[in-house]
Amino acid sequence: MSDYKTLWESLGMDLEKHDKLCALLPGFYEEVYLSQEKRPQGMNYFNLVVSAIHGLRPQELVNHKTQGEKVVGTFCVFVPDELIFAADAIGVGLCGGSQFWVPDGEKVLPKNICPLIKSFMGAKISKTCPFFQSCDLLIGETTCDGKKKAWEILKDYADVHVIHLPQMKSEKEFSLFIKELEILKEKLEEITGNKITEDALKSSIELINNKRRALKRLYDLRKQNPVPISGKDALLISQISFYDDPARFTQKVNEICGELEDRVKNGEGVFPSSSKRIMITGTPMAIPNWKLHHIIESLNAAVVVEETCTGTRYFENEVKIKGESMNELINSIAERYFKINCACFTPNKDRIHDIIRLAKEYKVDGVIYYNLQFCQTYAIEYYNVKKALEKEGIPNLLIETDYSESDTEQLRTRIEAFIEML
Ligand code: BJ8
Repeated sequence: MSDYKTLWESLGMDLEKHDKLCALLPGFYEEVYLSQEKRPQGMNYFNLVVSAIHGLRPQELVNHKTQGEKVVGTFCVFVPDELIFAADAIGVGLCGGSQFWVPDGEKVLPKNICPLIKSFMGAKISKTCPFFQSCDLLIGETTCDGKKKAWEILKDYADVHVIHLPQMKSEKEFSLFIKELEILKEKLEEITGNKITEDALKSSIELINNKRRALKRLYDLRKQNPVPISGKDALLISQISFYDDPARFTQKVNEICGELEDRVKNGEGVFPSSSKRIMITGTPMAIPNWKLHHIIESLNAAVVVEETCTGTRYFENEVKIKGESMNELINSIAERYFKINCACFTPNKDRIHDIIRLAKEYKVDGVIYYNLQFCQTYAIEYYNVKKALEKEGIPNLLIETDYSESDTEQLRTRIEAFIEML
């Protein structure tokens, strides 16, 4: 990746520190990913994207900026990419998944908050993430308390616009969400200098719908037994969806789906059909957080679905256009996003319905509830999820962890016992 030194310099990055970060990834990726057997050929594209993670796409972002356009960073699947792309800006997901950034995050944040927040904060303040450094605007949102308060600090380092996200799914709150999307539209028009037209919004809705459709096609293939792709590879594809060029990404996902469909026809899989099928539900796994999948799949169980924001919550439901005017288009977008069932909402019964539905659709043997340390909303919601799973006779296990490797062996022991019990 050293070919990109000039790019990183131009982004004002801390090169010395960044070298240390870059040195960690290849060995880790080789251990977690390249050691897998029977990987689909189509993963070569995603390998390439990871091998130059801080080069290829950031270079495209910078090229876009030199043409006078903007780059916008987001942290939550409630922020509609449709509006960002309609303003001729590029949207990139910035959630931090690396332990490397946590100590820098802890310089300005308390230690006892979720690692995802500490990691993205550390990525920004350490100037070691070219995605952050490329952004002209960051869009925060009022979801959990940790994120809500983190924006106040992040504002010292970047231009941040905060969306007031409702926390109940009532008609009144839906109107509030629409208002917030209108304000976001104005903000995007202001920073880009581009008017968001109905036509531009319709095409970006189609662009993002296509991406979601491709991911759904990929996930549907994971319902097969034997499963044609590992959970680790599927997770990586989902993680890359947050920052890759949407049209190219869609094409590459569709290509790999074609290959997987052939595998299914031939009865080929990456795990024997007797392997236990695991569903993960809970908090998101931002790149390069592959810890839980790696443990589970090293124990020869297959992760077949993730009910997370780096899983089904990201791609389920498309925007259904219900009219041609700007108001109708924004309304259609809001309807799609209001169906996301995040634990920051109360009550959040639909998430429980989703978990039970997905457990059945993907024929899982057990569910692992994944909670990032100090994430209260998801931790508390486990009580009702567990009750519902037990009622259905679906075994489950709660895992609470962070990004460090310190508990890996302990987790492996617990997960091994869980899988043996299934
Ligand atoms: S829609 S899950 S992406 S808020 S940062 S809530 S892990 S304590 S990320 Fe999220 Fe949007 Fe909801 Fe999805 Fe917990 Fe950490 Fe908060 Fe987190």
